[in-house]
Amino acid sequence: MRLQRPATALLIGLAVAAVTGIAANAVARSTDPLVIPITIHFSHYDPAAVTVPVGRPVTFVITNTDPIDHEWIVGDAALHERHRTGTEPVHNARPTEITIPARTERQTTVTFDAPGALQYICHLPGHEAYGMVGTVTITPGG
Ligand SMILES: [Cu+2]
Repeated sequence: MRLQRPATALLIGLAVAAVTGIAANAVARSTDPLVIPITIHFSHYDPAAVTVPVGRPVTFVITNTDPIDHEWIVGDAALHERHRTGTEPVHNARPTEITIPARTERQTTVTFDAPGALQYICHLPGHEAYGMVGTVTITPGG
């Protein structure tokens, strides 16, 4: 597990605010999204485990450094089982199911509404078996 340190989150938040035009003085409020960067490199997620509080928006900034497309799909075991046999080629309609094309960055904001543990997995053929799996631990309170 890797806890996002507040100072780091604030710096990243300011950087995001700078590029998105959000007023910087709004970033520090606790109701604003936590920002968690995830890098994809050699078909692995870094970090492969993150911890977030329940009920607070979390913006995942996912950077794919690979020359091939990847996915970041977060959910419970039943959701992943559906995706293992699914046929959707590209994901963009749900904040919990993102396609990150080769050498691009995507952002998605998710609010987890119950404590527990979920996984994020790339369901492109062979990627999960290769190790493209991570865990989100959702802690109670905030
Ligand atoms: Cu992948």
